[in-house]
Amino acid sequence: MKIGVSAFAWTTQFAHSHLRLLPKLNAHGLDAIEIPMFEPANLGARDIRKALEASGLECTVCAILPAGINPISADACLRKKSLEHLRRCIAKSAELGANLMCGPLYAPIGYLPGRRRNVDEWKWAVEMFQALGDSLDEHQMTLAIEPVNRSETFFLTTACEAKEFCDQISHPRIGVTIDTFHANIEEKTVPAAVTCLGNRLRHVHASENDRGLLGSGHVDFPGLVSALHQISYDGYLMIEGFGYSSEEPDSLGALWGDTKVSPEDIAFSGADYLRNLLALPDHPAE
Ligand code: LER
Ligand code: MN
Repeated sequence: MKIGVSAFAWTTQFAHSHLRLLPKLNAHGLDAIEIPMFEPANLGARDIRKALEASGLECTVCAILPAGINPISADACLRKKSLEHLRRCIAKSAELGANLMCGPLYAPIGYLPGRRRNVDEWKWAVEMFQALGDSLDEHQMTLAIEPVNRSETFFLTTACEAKEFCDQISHPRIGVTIDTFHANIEEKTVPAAVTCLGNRLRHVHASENDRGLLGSGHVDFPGLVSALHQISYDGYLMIEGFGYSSEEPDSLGALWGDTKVSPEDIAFSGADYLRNLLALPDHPAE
């Protein structure tokens, strides 16, 4: 397994100024960075890719649907626009050098109509992801759909539902992300969610129950790692937490983070914590 950190630790708007972080992450033994993508045109792929290559880091992308995009809208024009948006996200992710794109891509964060999802929404979403198959093949991209907790979506909240969704899409490049922050809320246990997914699990967001330092809360990370070994998972453990920095007043860490925990603390202490877990004797070191 490879260990990475999401740039969400620092910012929601990854910019040229964040490229200075990459050598520091590599020096601390991280393998990858995850780049948040809202509007793909806002990311300067050439500079980011050059900096990634110079630093030796791999990247993945977490795409969050921006305002005006909704794949499960009753409006067919909006669904078509959403499909085109996701195609552009896949193409931009490939330009960045990523081979995996994740995120809650089925609906906008916070779209909560106040009822259960209906059969039309399920069908539209299945058809939309099936229609992305050609782009995924063209760009050799894996798509890891992320269930999120009930305060962020009504559409897909658990691993088993996400597996059923992927099985209906039935494309070898499409699978699921488990984010332990969301799973801690919605699953019976995090290890059971991993077991349910088996080889449909393509990506992991390692996140504490308060999005803070890994190991400081009550997410069962030893159980997570043990279950990942059981299914022979060999993807990323991508740390997704929010750190506080006075230089980033618009970041998620500025909104919710512990003011004593910096973005670097999230990354470096998180990576040390995960490395120790992976090296425990009952989990052979990789
Ligand atoms: C994205 O990875 C995620 O976990 C969401 O909660 C972001 O809103
Ligand atoms: Mn996540």
